[in-house]
Amino acid sequence: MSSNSARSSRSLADYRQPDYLIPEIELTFELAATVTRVSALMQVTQQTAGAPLVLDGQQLGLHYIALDGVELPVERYQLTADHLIIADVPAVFSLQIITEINPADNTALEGLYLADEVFCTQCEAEGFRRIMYYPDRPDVLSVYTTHIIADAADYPFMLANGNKIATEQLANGKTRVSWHDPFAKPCYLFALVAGNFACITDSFVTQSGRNVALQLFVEPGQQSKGGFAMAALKRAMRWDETRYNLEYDLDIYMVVAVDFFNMGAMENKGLNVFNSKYVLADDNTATDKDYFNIESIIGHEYFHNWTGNRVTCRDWFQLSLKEGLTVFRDQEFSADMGSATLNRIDAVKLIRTAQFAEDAGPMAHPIRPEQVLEMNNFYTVTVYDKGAEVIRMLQTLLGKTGFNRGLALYLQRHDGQAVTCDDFISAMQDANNVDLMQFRLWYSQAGTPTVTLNQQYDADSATLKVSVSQHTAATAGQANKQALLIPLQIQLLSEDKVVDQQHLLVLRQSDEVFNFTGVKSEPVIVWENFSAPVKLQQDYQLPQLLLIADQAANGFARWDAMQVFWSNLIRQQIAQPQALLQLPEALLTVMRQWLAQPLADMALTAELLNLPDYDTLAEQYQQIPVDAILSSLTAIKQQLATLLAADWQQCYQAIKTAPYHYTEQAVAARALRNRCLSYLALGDRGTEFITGHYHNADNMTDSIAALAAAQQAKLTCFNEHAADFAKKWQHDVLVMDKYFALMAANPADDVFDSLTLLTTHPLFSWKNPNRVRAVYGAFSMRNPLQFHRQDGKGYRCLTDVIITLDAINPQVAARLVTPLLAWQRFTGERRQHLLQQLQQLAAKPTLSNDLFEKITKSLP
Ligand code: B3K
Ligand code: ZN
Repeated sequence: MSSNSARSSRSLADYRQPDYLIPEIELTFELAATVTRVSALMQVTQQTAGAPLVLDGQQLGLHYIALDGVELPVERYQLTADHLIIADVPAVFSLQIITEINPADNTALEGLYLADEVFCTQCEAEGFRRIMYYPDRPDVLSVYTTHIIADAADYPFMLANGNKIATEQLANGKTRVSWHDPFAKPCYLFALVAGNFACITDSFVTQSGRNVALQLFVEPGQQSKGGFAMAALKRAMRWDETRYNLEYDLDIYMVVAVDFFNMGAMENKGLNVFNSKYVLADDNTATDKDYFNIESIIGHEYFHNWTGNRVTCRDWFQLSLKEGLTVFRDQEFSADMGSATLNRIDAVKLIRTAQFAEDAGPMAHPIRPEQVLEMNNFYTVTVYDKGAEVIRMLQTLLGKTGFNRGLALYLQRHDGQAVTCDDFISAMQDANNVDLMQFRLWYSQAGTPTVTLNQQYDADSATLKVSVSQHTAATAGQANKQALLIPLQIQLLSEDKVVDQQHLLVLRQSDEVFNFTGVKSEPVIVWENFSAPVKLQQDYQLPQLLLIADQAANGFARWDAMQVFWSNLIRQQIAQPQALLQLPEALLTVMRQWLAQPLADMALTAELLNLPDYDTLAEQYQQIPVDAILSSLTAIKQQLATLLAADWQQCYQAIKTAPYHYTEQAVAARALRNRCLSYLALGDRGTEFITGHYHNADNMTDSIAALAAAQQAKLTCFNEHAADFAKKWQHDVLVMDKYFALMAANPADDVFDSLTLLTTHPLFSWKNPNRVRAVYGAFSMRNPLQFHRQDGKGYRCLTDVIITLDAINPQVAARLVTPLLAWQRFTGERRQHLLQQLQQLAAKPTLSNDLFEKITKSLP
């Protein structure tokens, strides 16, 4: 935590098997706010003769320790800030340890904490060591029995992993509830929750006919907001059976929603803990996006039961083994539940913004990192989302059937084990009889490859020659790059609109040539579905891009072509900032057509009409021209609003509204209507449209769309509607988070006053990660104009917040610091201001490992 605690990073290369295993553990928690007593009885077996037993433990008060029932005198063990070491132990023995911890004081929300009158644990990655002494590493698996003792009047629900085996009244008036989890698991999957909840129950019959009790715990009074999550859980359970033949394994599955949580959710065996933001929803308070996220995260945590829990990671460097794979699985689930095209578009947007940025910055790392100081810093978009892209490439290469065969072999071969990414690839390889040697490089090589594609057509011989080359630039700490195996899924599209079949080009070398024969006219090469996490460079002319956008069979490719189109256009505008760019007539024609007659997929239409955002454009530059990007975006949007005013209005009015429902069709219609609104807000009748939209909205998606459009168009009616919104929802903290985020994203100069004001709001608390992220996450990530102010005010504001937060919750502080790390991407005053802030942070005498690692990597 502080300067005097040793900062030692670990390396993948230094992995050693555990010296001791603990097949069984029995835990008793006597819950109390400031002194919770944890008593552990472990059965220990030696693996390495003569090795000392080294247990991890932090911020624990050691009370008692006994080996085979005999209390150990102090000279038999050694206590450090991070370990309990016993030098001399037998080959097989029992160890009893009693420790005391202070959950009320635990604002880091790691380990066992008490917040909002709920006791809750978060152990991944290394929080268990803040609960008791134990080998806190994922390759030590134990069968857990957990007893919880508390006053049932205060804590009517006392939950832990597995099945409930007993409830007893104790002589002192307290209640003891006991749980047993028959599946051996690493301690990061341990969970305990105690509090007063409303419990929603349901059940699920598995494909083999077993009955599973489903329980969802929410804050009392919020029951009506739990139905969607419960239904989503059942859909996820069925989907995993149908798609992968994977069935749930315990008799009970519990999900608890809490308001104080560091991330989205946690897949503890049989007892998921969720951020309430990803559980609670009803038609008045949730946006379409909220509903989507709930289903996807409920799915994600459920899917971990096999990919993560039944087969877990050998060490934390292998995190992508479970996270990349499980993100891939949740993406496939969402694609099947809704629009596959939209899902792909959203996943690719994330890669092209946050992941490309990470690869280009000081925290660049391969999906399997090789060195880590603070593991919590590596729950990244690279490990998760690039990791999922790597899994997706395997599916593209092996086909769905081959991929499924590989996954089945992996799970069957390693059930109950803690394994590596290499084990996963080996299973894919063995099940399909292919050589994936070169493919493994994706696990060790960081950086975003650039793939350049050139085509030469010969009409006489009807042949097409496609030359492809790849290059990966050096990344932080990794200078030399090798050629990767890159699957490029393409389609040839001709002017006469004859479309031929798909081709899969598998690139293995730096430069390769692919020949096509029988190509009757010169085609355009369409890259489909972002089949590899690369930057593709193709020398398109604007008309060719419009042809793809208008005619390609693949919806994703149509969107992608428009993205390239817009980017090229904006680049031209940026190159000559003084002159207002003339928008090509062909563009206006095709846009008019889409607005007059939206495609059957209205959500895709909305995306075709959507300009790339600031973050996507920024990633296309080494040195980010902040002002030019922002002013060009504004200028082009304004032009589109004016030139197509009648078309936006016509399309907007043609979409009939109906009472709110969360269905794919209705979501798509709202998306297109709200896209039109964002342009109408910039027109002469902006205020009129916004006001009408805001007042007629019967759902959160439309209300927020009206507010956001008014804000971006700088309409004065924004203040009035925002105030109305805040008043209406003042009792609902999750809706107020949306309000906080909206206010923090205000591009106006007075946003700094709003930020200060928001932190004095009765609902705001520095200790609640949701509140802090709503305000300062939105400010630093969704308000580029004010955050990147030339005078550095935005950077200073964030730095002050990070300093405050580091003392409260290092994980939240370290997440917020990310936008400050990229100083090398900026020029002039911005670069100086960023460096100054980083230096100021680095100079702090007490800095968490979380911040220390990121800041020192970033500083020159
Ligand atoms: N496995 C957790 C994330 C834990 C983050 C620890 N800092 C949620 C998930 O990915 O499913
Ligand atoms: Zn996960």
